[in-house]
Amino acid sequence: MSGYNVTDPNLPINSNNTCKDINECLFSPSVCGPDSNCTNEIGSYNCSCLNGFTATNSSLPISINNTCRDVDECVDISDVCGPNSICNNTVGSYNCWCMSGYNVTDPNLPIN
Ligand SMILES: [Ca+2]
Repeated sequence: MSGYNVTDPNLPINSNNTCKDINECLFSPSVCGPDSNCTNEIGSYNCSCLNGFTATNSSLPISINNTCRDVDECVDISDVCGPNSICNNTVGSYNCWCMSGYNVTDPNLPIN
C-alpha cells in the first residue's frame, strides 16, 4: 500500500516481513517543501505551514508542488498595524512603524 514499505525488500512479504509505515517526514528534500511542519502518520503524513506562511494555492494540499509562501500581512490583513502606521512585510512575519509625527499609544505593546 502507498505509505508503507516492506521491512526487507529482498524477502517476500509475510507475517515475518511486514509492511511498515514510511516516515515521509524524513525524506530529503522535504515532502512538504520549505517553511512547513511535517507530521508523520501511520500510512500517511500531514503538512502544515509555519506561522506566518500559507499554502501557495490554498485549495490544494501542501506539498513540494504547492509550497508554503510568506503571508504578506500588510496586504492580506486589512489595517493590521492600525491607523497612522507603516507596515513592512518580512518573511514569516511583519513589522509596524508609526508614521512620522505619530507615537504608539502604549510603548509596551506591539503596534497593531
Ligand atoms: Ca510576512
